[in-house]
Amino acid sequence: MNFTDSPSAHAEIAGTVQDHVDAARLAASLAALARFGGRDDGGVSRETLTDIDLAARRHLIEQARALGCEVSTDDCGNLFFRRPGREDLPPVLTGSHADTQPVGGKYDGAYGVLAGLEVIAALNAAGVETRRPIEVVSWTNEEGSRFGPGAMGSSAFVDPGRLAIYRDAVDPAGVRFGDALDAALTASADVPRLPMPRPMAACVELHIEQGPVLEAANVPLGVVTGIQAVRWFRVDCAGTMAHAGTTPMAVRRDAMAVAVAIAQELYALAPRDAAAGSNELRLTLGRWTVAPNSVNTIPGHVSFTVDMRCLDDAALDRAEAALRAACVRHAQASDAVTVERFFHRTPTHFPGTMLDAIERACTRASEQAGRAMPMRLTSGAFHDAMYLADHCPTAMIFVPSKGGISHNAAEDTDATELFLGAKALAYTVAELACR
Ligand code: HGY
Ligand code: MN
Ligand code: MN
Repeated sequence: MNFTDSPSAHAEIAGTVQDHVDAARLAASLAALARFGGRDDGGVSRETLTDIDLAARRHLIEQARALGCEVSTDDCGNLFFRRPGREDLPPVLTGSHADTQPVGGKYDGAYGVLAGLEVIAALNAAGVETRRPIEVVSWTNEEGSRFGPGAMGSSAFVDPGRLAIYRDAVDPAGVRFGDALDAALTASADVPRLPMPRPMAACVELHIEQGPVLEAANVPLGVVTGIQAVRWFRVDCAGTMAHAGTTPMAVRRDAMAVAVAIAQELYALAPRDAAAGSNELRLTLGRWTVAPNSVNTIPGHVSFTVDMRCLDDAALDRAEAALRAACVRHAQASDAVTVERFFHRTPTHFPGTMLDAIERACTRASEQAGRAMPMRLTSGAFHDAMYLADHCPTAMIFVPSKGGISHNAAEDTDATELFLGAKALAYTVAELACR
């Protein structure tokens, strides 16, 4: 296909690539990756840098090489699948992550990586050579469930100084992220390692919404305008182990009683803050550890995590201040209460030029399918795109989640909407790679 440098020519090329996206090929690649950590309940357990994740990474490398891509990695184990362009310019980047929650679904992250590879397949089928290279990335440890914080790979790519701290993160079994990462890098020793960061012309991430908005509006494609802020904390409450039967209530140093009191103050805050007319404050106390975790011993140590989100950062400032004040107040009844913040990301807003490019792509795909026009929305979940937004013009495309469910084995999206999302991605990436 001849290359001419006009927006209308770019649009024509993008339309051709969009029309070469293949639904069956995409569905087959999604099903193949879902087998790595596949569960009887239809979900996927593929936490970052586990043996299952390493096997899935190897599968993706083989899939990419079969499409003619050059494969590279970096010091954080991110995998890049590159389709060369006419000129060796900074590439257009797409992709997402392949790690999952402990009980995750088939599409969170995996869909963005595999739709990116489907775009490569569509470009090959269309015989299109783009001006710029295109790279599909699979970021390391987006979920942050095994090793905190989340989005380690993308944030380290953008600011490599973060990696030294990440390497000392430990999982609940005491495994260091750095040791698991070195094992992964050894397993992919055949893959050239490139520096972090590298210049990128633009970044487009396709993802399931993981919430109820698009489904409620019966709109198949979302143009994501931004991502709400997120903060993660670990609260540690120390008490004194003692006998459950012989120890009078008045003399106990019960670490669980202190932890529950702090948690109740936090839960009481969330509705009040929502009532204040601000964006909803979302609070999750997802991981609890209790020692010695015995039915008849007063807990000597209780730790729990706090995940707080809001589009309004000032609401998170208030919530963090309330958490810290509650920890100080309840420390009197314990031996000690400490709170550590280990993840902090302010709200992300994507640039209008990227939103317009994505809107054109979504509109063409939706018109062809006779579906409703795309709508703009913000993301409740965080994504690697929040860090890439610090590095290059970035934005996201969403498809609906059935029942708004995600981080759950029941996570699901209609196959025709997965197909539409991949078509919108193909158009966007191809058009940007012509510029
Ligand atoms: O937690 C998140 O928002 C992302 O899905 N890991
Ligand atoms: Mn995700
Ligand atoms: Mn997730």
